[in-house]
Amino acid sequence: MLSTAFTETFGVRHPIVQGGMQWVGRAELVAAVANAGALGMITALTQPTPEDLAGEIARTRELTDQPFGVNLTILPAITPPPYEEYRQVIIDSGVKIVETAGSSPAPHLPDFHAAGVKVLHKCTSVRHAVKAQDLGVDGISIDGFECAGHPGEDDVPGLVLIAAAAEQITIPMIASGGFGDGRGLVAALALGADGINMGTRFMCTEESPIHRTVKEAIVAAKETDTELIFRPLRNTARVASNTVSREVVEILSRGGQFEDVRELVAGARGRLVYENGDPEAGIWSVGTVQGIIHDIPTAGELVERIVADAESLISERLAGLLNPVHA
Ligand code: FMN
Repeated sequence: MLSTAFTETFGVRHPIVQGGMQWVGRAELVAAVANAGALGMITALTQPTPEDLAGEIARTRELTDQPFGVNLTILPAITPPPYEEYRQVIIDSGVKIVETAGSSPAPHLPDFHAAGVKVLHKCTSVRHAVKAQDLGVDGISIDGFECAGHPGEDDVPGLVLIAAAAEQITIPMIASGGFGDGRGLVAALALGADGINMGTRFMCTEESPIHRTVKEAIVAAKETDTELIFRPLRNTARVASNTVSREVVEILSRGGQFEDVRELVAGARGRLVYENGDPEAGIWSVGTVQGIIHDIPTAGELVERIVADAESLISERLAGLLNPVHA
């Protein structure tokens, strides 16, 4: 067992989190992760209404009696989703852990804390991590440049970002972006984190509710097979490299505006990738870690393997460096 400040504070068996994933973070995957002793997150905004979120939480409870959380991604929008209603559903449902991401958790913290909900805030820079810590969140998840989805605009990979954050963060801290195996977990712990968050790796498990062809595409892809879209708009997202994402990069690099790519990046097209299994149907998030993903295990097998590999790396390979056996 690897016991850390994260496992102690958040009451989960293993220091492993399955971060929020639009279209992917549903009951089947979250329950499988929870049953494996790690922390799964239902993605609130995948559910079209707050009532649907209540239903998804109930569905997850039917599949597991272990703790799980909900991801609330707060993004600026012309017509924002009813965040307060989603928040209230989380509170009323009795879920005790929330992952906030996208922007400041400040408007939501008082209500969550009053209801005894622990808040793990995910961000992509040390300054935002420190700000969230000062606001009183219960844990920080820090996402390096390797990650799927939004890596921010600073382009600092995990090796430096996690160590730099560890110098200032005193609450439990989870390292995110580029993690997929026991080696990564040990590296994160060595850098000062209390565990790892994974998106892409959990997306490529048996219980992940997306078409198998997409999982096979992740297994086949290399670490170089991602694109950074929306860079000129300062809203960078790391997505799978395909004809659609390459066209988006091209249009924007020629000075195009969001309107010029709106149809190409439509969420409905991305959803079709997962439903129909056509990796070329639209934009879909994936991280550089795909280059070291070689199989599609169950979430349970994956968590067990990561923990076992991390333990033997620490007790055998690393400990062996301190006590070399010379022939
Ligand atoms: N993070 C969020 O906070 N909200 C989201 O809606 C969200 N959607 C994602 C969808 C997919 C398909 C993936 C792969 C990631 C998504 N993420 C989202 C980011 C993950 O929670 C996590 O931070 C990231 O995947 C970590 O990097 P990794 O993929 O290298 O493990």
